[in-house]
Amino acid sequence: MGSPTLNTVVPSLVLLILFFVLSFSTTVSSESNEEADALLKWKASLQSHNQSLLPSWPNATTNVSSKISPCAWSGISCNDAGRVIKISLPKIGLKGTLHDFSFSSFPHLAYLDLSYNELFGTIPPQISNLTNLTTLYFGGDQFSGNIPPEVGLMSHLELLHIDTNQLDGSIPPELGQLSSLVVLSLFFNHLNGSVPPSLGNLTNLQQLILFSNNLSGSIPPSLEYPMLTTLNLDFNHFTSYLPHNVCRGGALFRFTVSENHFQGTIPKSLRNCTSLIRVRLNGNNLTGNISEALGIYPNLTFIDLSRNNFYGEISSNFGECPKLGAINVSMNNITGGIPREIGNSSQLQALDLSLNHLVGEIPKELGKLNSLTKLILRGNQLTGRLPTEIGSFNELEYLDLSANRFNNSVPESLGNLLKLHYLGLSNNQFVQELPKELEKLVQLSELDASHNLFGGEIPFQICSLKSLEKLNLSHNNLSGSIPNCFEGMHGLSVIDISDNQLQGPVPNSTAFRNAPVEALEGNKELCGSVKGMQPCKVFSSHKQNSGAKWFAIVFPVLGALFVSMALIAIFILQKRKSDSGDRQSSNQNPQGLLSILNFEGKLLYDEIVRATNDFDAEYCIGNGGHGSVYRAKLPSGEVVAVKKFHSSLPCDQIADQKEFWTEVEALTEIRHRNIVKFYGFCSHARHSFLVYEFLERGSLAAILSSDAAAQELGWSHRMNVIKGVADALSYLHHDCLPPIVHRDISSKNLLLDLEYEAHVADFGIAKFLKPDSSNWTEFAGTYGYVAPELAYTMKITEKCDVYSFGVLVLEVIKGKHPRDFLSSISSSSLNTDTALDEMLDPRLPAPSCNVQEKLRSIVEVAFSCLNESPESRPTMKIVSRQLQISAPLTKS
Ligand SMILES: *[C@@H]1O[C@H](CO)[C@@H](O)[C@H](O)[C@H]1NC(C)=O
Ligand SMILES: *[C@@H]1O[C@H](CO)[C@@H](O)[C@H](O)[C@H]1NC(C)=O
Ligand SMILES: *[C@@H]1O[C@H](CO)[C@@H](O)[C@H](O)[C@H]1NC(C)=O
Ligand SMILES: *[C@@H]1O[C@H](CO)[C@@H](O)[C@H](O)[C@H]1NC(C)=O
Ligand SMILES: *[C@@H]1O[C@H](CO)[C@@H](O)[C@H](O)[C@H]1NC(C)=O
Ligand SMILES: *[C@@H]1O[C@H](CO)[C@@H](O)[C@H](O)[C@H]1NC(C)=O
Ligand SMILES: *[C@@H]1O[C@H](CO)[C@@H](O)[C@H](O)[C@H]1NC(C)=O
Ligand SMILES: *[C@@H]1O[C@H](CO)[C@@H](O)[C@H](O)[C@H]1NC(C)=O
Ligand SMILES: CC(=O)N[C@H]1CO[C@H](CO)[C@@H](O)[C@@H]1O
Repeated sequence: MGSPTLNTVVPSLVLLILFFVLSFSTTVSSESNEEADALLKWKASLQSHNQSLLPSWPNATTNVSSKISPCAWSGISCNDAGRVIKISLPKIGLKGTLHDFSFSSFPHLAYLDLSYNELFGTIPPQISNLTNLTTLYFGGDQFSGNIPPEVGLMSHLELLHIDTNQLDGSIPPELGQLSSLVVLSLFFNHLNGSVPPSLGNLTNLQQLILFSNNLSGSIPPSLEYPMLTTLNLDFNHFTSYLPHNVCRGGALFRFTVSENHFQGTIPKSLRNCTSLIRVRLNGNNLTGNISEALGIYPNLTFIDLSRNNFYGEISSNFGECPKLGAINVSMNNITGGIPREIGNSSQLQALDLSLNHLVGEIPKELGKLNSLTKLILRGNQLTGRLPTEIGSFNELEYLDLSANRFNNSVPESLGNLLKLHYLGLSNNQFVQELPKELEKLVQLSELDASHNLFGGEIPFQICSLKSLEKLNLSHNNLSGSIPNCFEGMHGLSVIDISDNQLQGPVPNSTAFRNAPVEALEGNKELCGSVKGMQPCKVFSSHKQNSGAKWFAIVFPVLGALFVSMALIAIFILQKRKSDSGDRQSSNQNPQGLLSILNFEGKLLYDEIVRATNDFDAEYCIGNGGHGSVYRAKLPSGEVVAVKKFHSSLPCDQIADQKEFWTEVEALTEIRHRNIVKFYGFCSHARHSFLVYEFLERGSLAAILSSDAAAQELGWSHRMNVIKGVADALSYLHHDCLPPIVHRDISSKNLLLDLEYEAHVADFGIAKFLKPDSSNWTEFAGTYGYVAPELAYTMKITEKCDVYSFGVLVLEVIKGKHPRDFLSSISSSSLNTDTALDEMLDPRLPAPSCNVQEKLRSIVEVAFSCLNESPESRPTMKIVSRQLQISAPLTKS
């Protein structure tokens, strides 16, 4: 065993001949045979069903006496001498330990990847017998126990990944001997103790990734690596000062040490560290003057300094960081005004300055930030009138101005923030009426205007806020009666109108009926049928409003979006290994859902976290009210889209778990070229997300909103898109059993691939959400596509999709949502002759006669889909056939 072969002493010609003989006769050297034996012995030690995971490896029953080379087995690579140099078996579901792995049989092994399997037990100290190993991937398994100090003997090691396991104990000081180490990745374990000073000897280290452990104590001052690009110490218990010269090499990209107890000031070397891309210092005990500590960073995309004790003024340098997408300095001791220069950060999407001591007015230059989605200024001492320019934040989704000293009236331009979900105005000194223009905020789900000096009546326009769920108007000077139209606001679930001068009948709607007494008291003279009220003398005819109406809108609008995302995908990934019977927990406790997802999704979860560098903004490709979408390249090379929810999956909002799982499984069966494929779903205490096929060209909505992209999407592409959607819907309605109603067909939910082929995304399974759950308005993204009958019936049929399809077709042809047109067709009869010219997207060249004829018949079909009466709309099967007959589409 292990003795030198004769080959080393014979002349090279003989060697060459021998080589050929060896190759063709499959007689192999005894070392190679030892390797084969070692591999088979280990395979035999794995759990029995694993035998099929390594099909090209001979089975235990096979006689493996003398003549077998492992070089052709799956996952094994050899050098020219037939010795194993690489074992690569990531994420194939291997279950077992390494205790029967004979490490000493592989002296040539340079690369060992067993990551993302289900290997457990300790990492044997004999691993150090792999003396030639340079790369070790053990991440995403279930190894426990300590990191063996013997790892420090593997002197060629360059990449050491043992993240995402169950390791405990401390980091062995012996790792400091790994002088070639470039990456040390130990995140997501239970390691404790402090970082050994010897790690300062790793002079080649580029990435030190230790986040999410229980590490404590101080960071050795010696951690000043000349090549360091990434230092990630987030989520530990460090108490020391930050390493002083951390940017010594000038190549530091990521410096993230959040959620520890670091004290002292920001290291001086960061001021000149122009390479920085991402900085997270939040949740520590850091202090110092923030404006002096930071410099100008050309590549910085994200900085979070929140929840520390920083003081001083906000640096105007932020305005000179051209790529900055997010600034968070909330909960510090920051003074002075908001520098107008911040308006120059044209990429800025999130600005959180809340809970500091800022004074002065909002500089009107901030209006230049037209990518801003989130602006939080709560809890400062800002004063004055809100600048009209605030209306130019046309991407804004979240605006919190509460607890300041703003006065004057609220500018009408606030009505331009069409994407707003949250508007917080409370605890200021705003006067006069609430602007009627707010009626345009159809996405708004929460409006808090309490504790101000708003006067006049509650404008009836408020009832146009179709997504509104929470409304707080308390502690103002509002007078007159409450508009009766509140009775049509079926989504509104929480209301507070206390301490005003209101009088007259309280509307009979869910929100008012469920409101606690305190939410209505302190007014002049309210009356009505809701509890605690005097009955109204004059108004007594509520009776004709029978119950059926009230829930009318709630359900359909339910933001199919969200659920869809939540539900669908869940199992696909797991399906591959579904034979293991891990499903038993799904029918048990109410937590079953989450735990099963936690467990089964672990693999995917870890990969995604790794592929997106813990959801680094760098990988973000889109944002919405409910979540953000990331592009993730998995270890397999596959690129997927990951939709991460802002909050974890609201488990208790799924009405019937058993049905839910059944439905999810059914959805995994869907296979259609025009339907987006779902790969998996994960729910974790920290993140919930859904994983699906990545489609290069993004959503149809995005394409149509860009002139350049819209021009590329020529007439034949557009006709093909329409046909694809029709086919997908026909498949869902008529070829699936039970039929599936999508419920949320819109241009946002249509994704295009490189070939401009349409893929329907985001299935609605809203029926599995409890109608009274609190999350739905946040996801109501379909305004403008919803069939009219949904205003008066809860009955969802496939004809709702047919209507939305009709809207979509006109949108594709017109290049924008046919909003105006739709409001006119309900009154006049449809006449395609007059309509077609006005229907065409002006950005495209006029179609040829031939194409024009096809478009005309497509528009005709669309009109039939838009029929007021659901019964009169054609089925998607008919639509799909009509499109085929009347407009045979040649692919060009
Ligand atoms: C080993 O057995 C499994 C079934 O247990 C089979 O799928 C596989 O093909 C066998 N491999 C060889 C090399 O015989
Ligand atoms: C170890 O790897 C190096 C290349 O990385 C190679 O030159 C050397 O021969 C290997 N040693 C053994 C014993 O395989
Ligand atoms: C680290 O290097 C120092 C010299 O810089 C040496 O004294 C010390 O022994 C080394 N520590 C380890 C654990 O190798
Ligand atoms: C930063 O750079 C400037 C100019 O290059 C230099 O004067 C200053 O000393 C540097 N500061 C630190 C802390 O390195
Ligand atoms: C910023 O990023 C670009 C592109 O990656 C790179 O070429 C440049 O050197 C970086 N700038 C600094 C100061 O690191
Ligand atoms: C934070 O630092 C201050 C001194 O700067 C100290 O008094 C305080 O105890 C520290 N808090 C924590 C939680 O470490
Ligand atoms: C905030 O900063 C001021 C000086 O700017 C200081 O006097 C005050 O003590 C600080 N407050 C806290 C809580 O650190
Ligand atoms: C209020 O509405 C509820 C639900 O629609 C209905 O049951 C009740 O009768 C109504 N009350 C009055 C007084 O109309
Ligand atoms: C053959 C060989 O090198 N065996 C070593 C394997 O590793 C253990 C633990 O480090 C050593 O004790 C053996 O000598």
